[in-house]
Order: sequence, then structure tokens, then C-alpha cells
Amino acid sequence: MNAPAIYSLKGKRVFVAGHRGMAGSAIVRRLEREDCEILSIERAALDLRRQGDVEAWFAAHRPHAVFLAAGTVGGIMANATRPAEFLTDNLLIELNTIETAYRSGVEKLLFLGSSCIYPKFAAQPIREEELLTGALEPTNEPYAIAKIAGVKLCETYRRQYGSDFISAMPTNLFGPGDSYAPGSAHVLPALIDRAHKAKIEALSELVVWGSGTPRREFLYVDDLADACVFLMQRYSGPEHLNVGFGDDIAIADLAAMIANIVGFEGRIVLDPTKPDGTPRKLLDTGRLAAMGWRPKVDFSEGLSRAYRWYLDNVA
Ligand code: GFB
Repeated sequence: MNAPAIYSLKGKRVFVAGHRGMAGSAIVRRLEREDCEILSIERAALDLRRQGDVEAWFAAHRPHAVFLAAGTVGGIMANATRPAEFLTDNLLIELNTIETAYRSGVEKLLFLGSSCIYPKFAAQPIREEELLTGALEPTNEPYAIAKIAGVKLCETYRRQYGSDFISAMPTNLFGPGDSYAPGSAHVLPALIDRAHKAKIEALSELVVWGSGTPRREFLYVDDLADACVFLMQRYSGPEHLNVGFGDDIAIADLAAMIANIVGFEGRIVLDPTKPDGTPRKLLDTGRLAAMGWRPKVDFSEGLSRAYRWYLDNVA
């Protein structure tokens, strides 16, 4: 049974920060089924890193609720090569948006974090309590520290000011709107792109970074969006909540699944000069499940949908 609804979006002005990103655009799609007014703004018109601009926009549009899905994101290489940007952009965006939401009387805010906030060697599946119990994975430490700051902003604004600000920690996401930029994408879109090109160019090999042994959990982004709306309506509390799929897969097995869906029939070869990152980060989603929420999109179905989106929009 679902936890009772405690916050209604009916008739509310709901700001989705980051509506062009994969998570933000999925939240907009999901909110279209609610009786609310969706507010969004292009990055060229409002840079969330500029505090005065954020204050002016909030004063003009007065959102009742905010989904904070904006941020500088990318795969393991983007994190490793642009650490200052990942730290600074995300800190500025979170601080400006959360502080301004508080000052302008926003009723409810949901902050989207990431499963990389947890220690590199956290006990699996990772419970929410693992936060700050050990050292982070070095390849994404700056991003993780920014996301931990976001969690703490929500927690402390609630404690000191009584703001109803909550945080959700999603596992690795995929689906429509993903970034396929070679070199900076996350593993799943990167492998779809490479396998597709290898097939088209009749190459004999599909290269997979690292040892192939790290395990990752993937959640279809429309499921994440559904969980975010569910939490906005049904959760109020200082603890961040994990949002996961419930199962993970080794990168080598993921590559084989992608090759199969794409129709690439050559060999899969590993490139051990590339980093593995954290060995495993499967989330414990017991708390969210106890509230009545579960993902709906099966992993192989989600992969097929992601490939179809890639064919229609990227390839
Ligand atoms: O998706 P990914 O970049 O992010 O990499 P993380 C996951 C795993 O896939 C790593 C391997 O072990 C990579 O070595 N991999 C294999 C590849 N081939 C490829 C490839 O072609 N491209 C990429 N990107 N990886 C990120 C964090 O960590 O996940 C972020 O850096 C964030 O901060 C995000 O948390 C969700 O899961 O390792």
C-alpha cells in the first residue's frame, strides 16, 4: 500500500530546474499527468550559478514547489578530467537554488543527488546510513562532495528553518535524453553509440573500458521521475532516500547485452588502461519500497527503448 499523500501538486506552480537534462525532462513528462503548472527556463536565459539571477527569477515566477535536477554531469572520464567544474557548478547551482527557494517561501523542494555520494567500499546493497562512513571513489570525489553538500543543505534548512526540503539518491540512470557525447558519456550510452558505429562500419571489435568486472545498477529515467513525484507527494523527512532498480550487472555483461540489442556480432575487447571506478554501488531501496514505490520498466525493455531513442535522435 502506498504511503498517504501529504503534499498536493494540484494547482501549484512547479519549477523543474534542469528540464533539458535526462532526469529533468523525464520529470516534466511525468508532471504533465498532474494538475499543476510546470515552470522551466532555458539555461541561456537563467544561469543557476548566478545567485542574483536566480533570486530575480524566483521573485518573478514564485514557484510553490521545486524539483532540483540541474547540474553538471558526465561519465567517469568527464568527472576525472573536469573536476573543478563538477565541484563548482554543482555547489553553486544547489546553494543558489536551495537558499533562494527558502527565502522565497517555496513549500516543497526535492533535490536529486547520486549514488556516488556513498563510500567507495560501502557495504552492499548500500543503505542510506552508509553516507560519510568512509572514503569516496577518487574519480568522482568532487561531484560526490557537491552532491553531499546538497543533501546537507536540505537537511539543515529543514532543521534550522523548518523547510520541507527532501533529497532522493538515484542509482545510474539511462533512457531518453541521455548524453551520447563520445568520451564524456556514461557507460550505457557510450556503449550503445560505440556498438552501433562498430556495426555500421563493420568493425570486428567493440572496446569496453576497464576490466569489465565493476557492477552497476541502472534505472530507466521515467521510473526515476515517477519516484520523484511520488516522494514529492508522500515523503517529508530529513533522511535522503535511495531510488534504485534493485539489481545490478557487470560491465562486461552489459556490453554483451548492448551488442545483442544493437546487432553487433564482433568481439568484445577490454581496455585496461581506462579506470574502473567504484567496484559496485547497488542501492538498498527498502525504505522506498516500504512506502509502496517500485520501478516498472524491465531492464532489457529499457535498453531497447534507449536504443530506439538513440536511433531516432542521435544516430
Ligand atoms: O557510467 P560510468 O562512466 O560511471 O562508468 P560510474 C561505469 C563503468 O563502466 C566504469 C566502465 O567501470 C567504466 O570503466 N566503462 C566501460 C565505460 N566502457 C565505458 C565507456 O565507453 N564509457 C564510460 N563512461 N564507461 C559515474 C560518476 O560513475 O556515474 C558520476 O563518475 C555519477 O559522478 C555517475 O555518479 C552516475 O558509475 O563509474
